[in-house]
Amino acid sequence: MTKKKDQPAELLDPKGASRRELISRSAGIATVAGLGATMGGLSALTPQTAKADSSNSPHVAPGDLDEYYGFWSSGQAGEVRIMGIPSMRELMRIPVFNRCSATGWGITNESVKILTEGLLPETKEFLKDKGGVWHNGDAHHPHMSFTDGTYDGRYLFINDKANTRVARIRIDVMKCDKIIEIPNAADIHGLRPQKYPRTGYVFANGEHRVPIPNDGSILDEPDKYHAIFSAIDGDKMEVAWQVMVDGNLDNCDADYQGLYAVSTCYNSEGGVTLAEMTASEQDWAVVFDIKAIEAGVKKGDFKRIGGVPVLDGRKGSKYTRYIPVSNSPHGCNTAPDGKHIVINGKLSPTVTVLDVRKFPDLFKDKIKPRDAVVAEPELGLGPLHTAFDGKGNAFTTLFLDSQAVKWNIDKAIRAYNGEKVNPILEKVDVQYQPGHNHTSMGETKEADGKWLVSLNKFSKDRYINVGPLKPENDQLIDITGSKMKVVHDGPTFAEPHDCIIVRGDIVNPNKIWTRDDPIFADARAWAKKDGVTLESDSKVIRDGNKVRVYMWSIAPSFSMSDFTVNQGDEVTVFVTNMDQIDDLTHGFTLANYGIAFEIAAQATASITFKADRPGVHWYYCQWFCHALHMEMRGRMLVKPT
Ligand code: CUK
Ligand code: CUA
Repeated sequence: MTKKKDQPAELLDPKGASRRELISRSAGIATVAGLGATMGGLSALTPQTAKADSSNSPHVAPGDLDEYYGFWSSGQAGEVRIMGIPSMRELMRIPVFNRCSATGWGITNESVKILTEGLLPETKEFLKDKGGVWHNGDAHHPHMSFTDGTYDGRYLFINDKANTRVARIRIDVMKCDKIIEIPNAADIHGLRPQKYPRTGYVFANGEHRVPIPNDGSILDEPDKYHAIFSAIDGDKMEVAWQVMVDGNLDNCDADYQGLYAVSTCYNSEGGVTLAEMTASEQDWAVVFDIKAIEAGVKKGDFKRIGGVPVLDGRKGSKYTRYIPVSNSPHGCNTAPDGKHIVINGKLSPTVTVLDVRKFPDLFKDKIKPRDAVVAEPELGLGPLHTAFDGKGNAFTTLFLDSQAVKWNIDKAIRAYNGEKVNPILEKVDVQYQPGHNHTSMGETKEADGKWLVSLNKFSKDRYINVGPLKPENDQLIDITGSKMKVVHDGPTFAEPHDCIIVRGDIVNPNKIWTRDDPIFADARAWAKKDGVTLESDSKVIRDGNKVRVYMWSIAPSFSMSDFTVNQGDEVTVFVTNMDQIDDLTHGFTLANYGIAFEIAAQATASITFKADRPGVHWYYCQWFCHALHMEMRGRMLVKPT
């Protein structure tokens, strides 16, 4: 091992952290590389990895693999991005609430079904003459499903604030498979999965207060507006129940016991203007008693609105407690110790630490709401979100100060109890104005304290000027040493609000599709009806003025070099990629018909359109797949009527 001058002291201790680091890091790499997780310690290390592992280095050499998967939201871009950590390389994009020209998301029959089947009837009606699908989304909070307090690699969930939706992504194929619109709520913001015993519920905050139902019968009477907290069944992707609360709901998190969820709330005033919303000195955190709510649903203590049970959780309800915190709190983060939940002050320079062990007494009214507060350290200006290292320390973003502050939870509690100790350990400048931050595995009981990512809203002068619209700046911070160290700047397009960093061995997507995947079920059903085998037949089936074209592909050709239809026919083209090779993706672009989609190895994808332009129309593969990729094409001949 070569010693580097800038290494943190404890990493230089040959008997201490460096050895542990070495082993755990190489084991992680081995798993990611598919070499198996059973490396026997130092003896299995090659000299090359030993050298690379001598510090918590962000450098991932060409050909080397990242240790962690990062899942980044993209705000108003509407998609999810997969990053490699620590390299901060963007590895893939998963279209969700947006349209994607490359993959055909929002164009293919399979994706349009996912984008439309979970919409409410009134939204379907509204979108009828607008193409049937929303074209935008505002994706903030990506979170993986949990089992027993840690990520389980099944699903990723994400909210759409713009059109009040929640989506699910299958980790095995890294594609969205369900999107539902949440009734009664207005604009889903905070989202967190249940951590224990499993997900289970996905908790989602309807941020804005609106009349329920919002049908125009109530307009300018803000005192009759309500915000809605939803529990979604993550397996079925259906709303299990909702709770009506006072004030606006912002962010939320769940405990490690499966008993409570907590949401931050701004606008306890119930105002509609900025002045009204920030008038009072205090807002609150709302605590939801999951077991009591479930019992209430069972007993029928709810109103069924928009098809789902809605319980009354306004002040005085047995289902909720309102803990006063200073004006306009924002982030809500449960610590990996399973005991503490940090409410981030935003307008106040403080964060408020709640102790979940006090919640049972809180609901029995044995203690006052503020008695659940065990610390309230003053950290700096604009605390928005907090992450954890699993060693008792917390990292909070200071939006106004443009800093990350590291503080110790135990010291904060002691200071709150009157002891003369400073909970703040260190501050580091970030560039600039951080919103969310996240640590490696930091929202699980397996928080490992290696990396912190600061998602900064402004990049300003950090990159060469790209015009008036600038990228955001995501910074990687090494937190293994006694000093935090910013080690990487990563520009991102609009606008990651939040991210998670997941150990590589937890995420195991397939390399190619399997032919029995449920996403091909509709195509298979059509093929069965038409007596066609998707994998081997090339056929045109005419069914009145409906035409179904079945073809498959193996690089570098489609199984059909041409097909003929009549002008005005409704044409469905099914393409099945029969290549079995890792990374051999084809595409189907039908020129001048606005049609393009991806067909990865062993996948089927389909498109339905009206053949209303007569003439010769070439279809071609737009995914560079072979030396003869340019030749991978065919003709659609449309006979004029
Ligand atoms: S929010 Cu954007 S910085 Cu939607 Cu989690 Cu705080
Ligand atoms: Cu197939 Cu390019």
